[in-house]
Amino acid sequence: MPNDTFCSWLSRTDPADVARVESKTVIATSNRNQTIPTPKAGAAGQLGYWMSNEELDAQLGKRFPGSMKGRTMYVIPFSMGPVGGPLSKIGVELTDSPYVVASMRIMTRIGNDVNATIGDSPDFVRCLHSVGQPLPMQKPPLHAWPCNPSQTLITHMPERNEIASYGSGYGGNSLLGKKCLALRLGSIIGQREGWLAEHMLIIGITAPNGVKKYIAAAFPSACGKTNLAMMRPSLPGYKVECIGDDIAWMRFDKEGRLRAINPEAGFFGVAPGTSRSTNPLAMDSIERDTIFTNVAETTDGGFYWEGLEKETPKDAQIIDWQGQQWTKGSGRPAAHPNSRFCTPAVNLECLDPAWNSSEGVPIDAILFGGRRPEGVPLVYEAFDWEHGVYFGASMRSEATAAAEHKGKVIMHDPFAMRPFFGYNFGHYLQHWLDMPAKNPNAKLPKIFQVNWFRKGADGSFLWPGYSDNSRVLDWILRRVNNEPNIADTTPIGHVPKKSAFRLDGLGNDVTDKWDELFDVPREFWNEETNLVTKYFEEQVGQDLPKEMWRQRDLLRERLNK
Ligand code: OXD
Ligand code: MN
Repeated sequence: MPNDTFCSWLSRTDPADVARVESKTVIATSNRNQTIPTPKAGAAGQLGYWMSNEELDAQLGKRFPGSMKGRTMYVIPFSMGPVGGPLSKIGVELTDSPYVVASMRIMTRIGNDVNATIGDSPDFVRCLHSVGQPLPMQKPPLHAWPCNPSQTLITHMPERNEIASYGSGYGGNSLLGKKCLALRLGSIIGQREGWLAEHMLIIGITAPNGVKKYIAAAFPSACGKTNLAMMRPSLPGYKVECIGDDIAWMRFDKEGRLRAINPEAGFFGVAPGTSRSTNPLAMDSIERDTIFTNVAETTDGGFYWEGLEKETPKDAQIIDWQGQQWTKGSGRPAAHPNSRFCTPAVNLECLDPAWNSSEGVPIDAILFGGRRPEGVPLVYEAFDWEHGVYFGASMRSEATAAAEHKGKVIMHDPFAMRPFFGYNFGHYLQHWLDMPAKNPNAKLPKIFQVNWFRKGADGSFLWPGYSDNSRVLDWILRRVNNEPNIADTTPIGHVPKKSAFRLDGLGNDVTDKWDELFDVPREFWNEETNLVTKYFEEQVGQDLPKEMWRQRDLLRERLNK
C-alpha cells in the first residue's frame, strides 16, 4: 500500500460473502425459551435464531466432515482481553483460512503466552471454522476467496462452550473471537457470572481541568462508533483516548465501580466514510500493518473508498472492490459499503494508556445511540437506571450495510445487540435491571441517549457531528459531575439548557437550529411509544420484565400530561 516500509494487504471476497449473515446465525441449546423469546402467533421472531442440539449436530455433520481436505488447518489460541486478566476469556480457533489467521493476529492476543494460560484447564471456548471448500475445487474460487454461501451456518453452543462456523470467510462470521465469543457467548457467560458483555465502545475523556472520566457507548453497526472512539474534540482543552471501538465487558468491582475492558486488540472498522476530515487518527493508523477487505485500490497501490474523493488525486486510476476499472459517476460504488480495515490497536495514536489494563477502567456514563432522522433529540438523559434500561430496550435505527438488510428502514435494535444476543432478550433486560440489587454498593453510571443524525425540514443534518460531538460529551460529563442548572426536563428525559451548552465557535447555521434539534414532538413520541409497545408485545411477550411496561406507562403519562 502507500508506504514502502510497512506492509498492508488487500483482500477481495466473493461478492456473495460480504457481510454478517444474521439469518444463518444460530444458537443451539436444550431450551428454546432460554435462548429466544417466543414471538406472538403469526409474528416472525427477530431476536435471534434457536436450534435444538440434535438439529445442530445433524447440520454440522452435513458440513464439517472432510471440509478442510487439502487445505492447511491452523490452530489459533487467543485471549479476549489481556492474557491472564481476571475479566479475560480464552478461546482456541481451528480454521482453514489464512485470512482468518492474519486477522485474528490483529484482532485478538494470540500466541504462546495464551497456551501457557490454558495449561491443563479445559476452560476455553472451542472455535471451529471452515470456508467449506475442500480441495480440489471444481472451479477456482472468485478472487481467491473460497467460501460456500449457500451452506453458510454460524453456530453457538453455550452448553458445550463451543462455536462452529462454516461457509463464510467474512469478519464477524469467521473471526470467532469477535461477535461469536465476545458478544453472543460472552453475554451468556456474563449472565451466569454477573457481568455485562455489550456492543459498546469505551473512551476516556480528559476535560480542560485535567479530570478524566470513561464512558461506554452502544450504537448499531456502522453508525459511527469507530469515529467517536477516535475523536479529536473541537472543544479546546479536551482530549479523547480510545480503549475500544466495538465491544465492552463490564463488571462492578468490590468498590461498586463499573469496570470495563475491551476484549479485542484491533479495530475492524467500516472503511467508507472514513477520511482525514471524519477520522484522521484512524487514517494514520491504517497506513501500515492493515488488512483491507473489499475496498477499492488505486493503480499506484493506495486504497480508495467513498468519502476519500477529496484526498485522492483527480487523475488516480481506480480498481473497484471486485477488481474492475472504476470511474466516478459510473453509478456503482468503488468500495463495498461494508468494506473494512483491520488494524492493530497499538497503531492508534490516541490509544488510552489503560487500554491493556486487566482490571478495566471505571465507567461513569453509558450512551445509547442510533441513526434517527426524525424526532429524536441530540442528547437526553434518563431519569434513573430503570429508565436508562428502557432507553436501551426501545432503541431503533436506520438499517446499515453491516449485515444483509437492505434500504433505509428504521429497525428495532435494542441495546445495539439485536444480532448479538446470546440468550433471551427478556432475560437480558432482567439481568440489566437486577444490576443495582445484585451490586448494592454500585455507583451506577448515568445513562444517556444520543442522536447525531437528526435532519431538518430541508433534509440536511441539523448537527455537524464528528469532532463537535465533544460538545455533547462535555455536557454529559458536567451532568456526571452533578453541575447545577444545566438541564431542562422533558417527557423523554433531561435535555441541555441552551445557555449551558458549549455552542461557542459554531456558526449561526447550527445554533439557530437548536429548537429543531431538541424538539420533542408529542405526536412523534406517542407513535414511537406505540411502535415500541407493538415490538415488545410481538417479540418479547411474557418474557418482558414488568419494569419495561412501567417505564412505557410513565412515558405515556408524561407525554400526555
Ligand atoms: C461489526 C458489526 O463488524 O457490528 O462491528 O457488524
Ligand atoms: Mn460492531
